[in-house]
Amino acid sequence: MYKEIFHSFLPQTLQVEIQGEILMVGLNRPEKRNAFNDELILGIEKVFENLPPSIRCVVIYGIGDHFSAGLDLSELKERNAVQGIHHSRMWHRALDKVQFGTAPVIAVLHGAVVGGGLELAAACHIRVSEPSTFYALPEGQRGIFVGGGASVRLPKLIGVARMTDMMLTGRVYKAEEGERIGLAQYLVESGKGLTKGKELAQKIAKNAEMTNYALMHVLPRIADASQTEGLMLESLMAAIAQSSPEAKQRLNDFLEGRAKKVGQ
Ligand code: 1HE
Repeated sequence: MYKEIFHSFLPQTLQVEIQGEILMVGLNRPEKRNAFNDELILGIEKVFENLPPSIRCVVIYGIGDHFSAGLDLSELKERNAVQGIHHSRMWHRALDKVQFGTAPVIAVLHGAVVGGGLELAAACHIRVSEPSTFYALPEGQRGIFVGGGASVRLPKLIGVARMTDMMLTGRVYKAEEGERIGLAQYLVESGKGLTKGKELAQKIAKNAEMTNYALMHVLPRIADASQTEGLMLESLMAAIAQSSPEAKQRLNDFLEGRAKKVGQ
């Protein structure tokens, strides 16, 4: 039923498929290299606002040769300053729903991961890359600034200095360098990104719900907090997590030899 509901309000430029506990979300505008017009970014917002409760993990990927070429530049040229703020805030709203939704999100990257495409990838919880992946922030060269959250999220992945360099000089990071500096956590063989993404999603789907919630919603708040507040938040979260019946069950399973050891 959710399938029909999803499809009734999503644009053609998003291909959405429920696979058990995993939702596959394909950016489907390959003729424009999956550039984000308003319809597409609003579609992303709708997907994450309406995730079916049965979905425990989301995998997002690009259809065609690229993940995304970023903002659709043809929609940008007519905007004044006020419209520009509203547009950027719309991206913030949509990408906050990706980061702070009800299920962790894995981005599977290949080809261009550029501008707003990199901003979407940075809002996801795990990034898997293929060798064709390249990362850039061409905003600097286009005479504009990032507007989809990159100035907040990217320095957390790669540091302020690297982001500044990317924008000042138009530096492009290739897949291997990107993984080394923290743009992606995984680099897999060509054509294996979706398989890896789904494999990780299956693992994530089996975690305790409270743990996934803490990682998505509490960890980033702790990272933004002062040390004193962060440590207090950590203690509160730890106490809540360990008191859940599911945690007790999992701890017993390990102590009685029913659970996997680390690395198994
Ligand atoms: C586009 C866009 C786009 C492609 N907006 N139409 N992003 C950029 O500055 C990246 C601009 N794109 C590129 O550098 C290249 O397209 C790629 C390296 C990604 C791919 O190259 P290629 O040779 O495979 O494709 P192409 O021939 O450049 O593009 C195919 C079509 O897609 C073409 O349209 P057509 O009608 O002539 O066929 C392109 O115009 C179109 N296209 N990228 C509009 N981005 C929240 S703020 C975020 C701010 C930003 O993201 S700024 C970064 C914008």
